[in-house]
Amino acid sequence: MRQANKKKILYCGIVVITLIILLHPDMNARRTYEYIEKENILNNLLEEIAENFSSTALIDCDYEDVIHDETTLSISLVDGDLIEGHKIREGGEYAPSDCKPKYSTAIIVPYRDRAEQLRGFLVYMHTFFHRQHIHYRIFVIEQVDSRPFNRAKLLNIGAVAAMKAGYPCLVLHDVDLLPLKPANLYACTERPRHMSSSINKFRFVLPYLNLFGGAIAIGSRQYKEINGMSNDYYGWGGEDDDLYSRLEAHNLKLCRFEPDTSRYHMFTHRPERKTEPRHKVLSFSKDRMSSDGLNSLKYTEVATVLHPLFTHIMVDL
Ligand code: NGS
Repeated sequence: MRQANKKKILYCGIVVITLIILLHPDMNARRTYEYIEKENILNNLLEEIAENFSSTALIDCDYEDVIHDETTLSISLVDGDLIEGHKIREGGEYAPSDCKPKYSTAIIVPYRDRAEQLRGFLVYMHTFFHRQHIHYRIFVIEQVDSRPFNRAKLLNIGAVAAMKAGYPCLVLHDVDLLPLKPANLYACTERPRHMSSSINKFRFVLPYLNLFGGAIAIGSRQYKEINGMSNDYYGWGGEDDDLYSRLEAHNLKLCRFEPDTSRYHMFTHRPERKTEPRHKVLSFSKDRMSSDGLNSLKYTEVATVLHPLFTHIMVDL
């Protein structure tokens, strides 16, 4: 009897220890992918500022400190207020005043029907950016019609608006994702970058190597070169895989930062209904890319409003 109890305890102990090891985030972070080492990040960035932006600051901003910032931000910031004295211009644009930024980034967020999440996202992101010394502006592109959500088409519309405003770097960003590490600099790398490679939802493991969704950074010139994203993906899924195949066809290899820097928190929400036609559309990805994208983008702009924290573009697709 005693012997049997001992066996039970031993067995439970082994199970518990195995679970702790398997579920520990650091364990998963070690199952990794190729990435740009920290000390090489600055050399890999595209140093370019928006065409019509100028700074009166006398010294250049320093990004060494940003890259080596060890802080992890708390997601409870979504419930808080903005830092006092953080002078965001109407339309959600900001640039540091005490140094000359080297990077101008447009953050483009496709959106519908998640007001609470958007509020939290905006407060969080502006607080996050305050530590990065970049020039940026947040564009929220809202689909106002009732057709299924078309994430990629909304991103194309945002990219056109951002390029018109002279931004050389586009960050295409889901509203349910929050970057946890201020070291994850929101500037473009020479190669398109998958930024959200370490998400809590996937226990900080990259689900597959070619994943290019969530939050990505791509130079405006490269986005034009690949004709943007496809306009044909209505409903959930596939449009990011399609984007990946466009990069592949243009010999543009993606890059990433290390898993720890690339940590994101994803808000939980009801899973979206997956649409079946996505597989079919995806199978013709390479045939369509030259005729489906920025060069075939058609929509009606219903209104554009400059809010204190973002530029709100409402569109009927
Ligand atoms: C793939 C989808 C992608 C999606 C990825 C991760 O299966 O669009 O899962 O999704 N591809 C297809 O459906 C063809 S996630 O779990 O992050 O919502 O991005």
